Amino acid sequence: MPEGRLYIGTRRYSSWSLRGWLLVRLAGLDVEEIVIPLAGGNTEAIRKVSPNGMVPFLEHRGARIWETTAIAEYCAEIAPALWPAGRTARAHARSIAAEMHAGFRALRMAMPMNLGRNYAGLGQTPESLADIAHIEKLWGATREQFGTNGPYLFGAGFNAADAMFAPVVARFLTFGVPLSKPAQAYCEAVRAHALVAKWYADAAEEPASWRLEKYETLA
Ligand SMILES: N[C@@H](CCC(=O)N[C@@H](CS)C(=O)NCC(=O)O)C(=O)O
Repeated sequence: MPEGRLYIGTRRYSSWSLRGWLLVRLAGLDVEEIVIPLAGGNTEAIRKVSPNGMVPFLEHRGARIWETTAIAEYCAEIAPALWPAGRTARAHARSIAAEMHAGFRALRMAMPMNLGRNYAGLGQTPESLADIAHIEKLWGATREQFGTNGPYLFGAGFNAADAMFAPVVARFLTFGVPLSKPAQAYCEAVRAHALVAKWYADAAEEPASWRLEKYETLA
């Protein structure tokens, strides 16, 4: 019997759902997944169940958790390895995860997540390119300081910081963003992670009727 529910949106588009789902799965929570097709904003079925009208929303053993950073912290209480063990590394991981949660708006607007399309070359505005340059610097500095023993931001283990950046990787792949070799290698490692691969596979199975014109016809 599952111990709760994780509400997510259309996997093809919902970048925050991907983060929440990765966190919940990495923590090994036994929850039922409820997928609510996104209506492109203000989805009524989501508003009915979720306190902030958004997904992801987690109900687990009586706790109700919304906002992805809160889900990350909740999951990390259960699975502490979601954050690095060392104090300074953990502080850094939390900082870059928080920066992701609060920022990179230009990138998110110019390059919406769509796991089923090839938008190579689109979405490259001066503002989105500035976000991308900053993210590449952040990844590079993080890996250099904390991640030299493996392919992820903090080395061998895919952790909460990687979960926060996984949809950025998805955007870089969809939009064929030109990246430095190390950033490209990081993207490939994230894409190849078993959970990310499963999310892509499940997204590919979603009904075509869930597709939204505004995300399928970028000029
Ligand atoms: N700040 C929220 C953002 C969540 C968010 O924007 N979710 C989108 C889907 S990716 C959503 O639920 N949108 C409502 C809708 O499309 O109806 C979080 O961190 O969880």
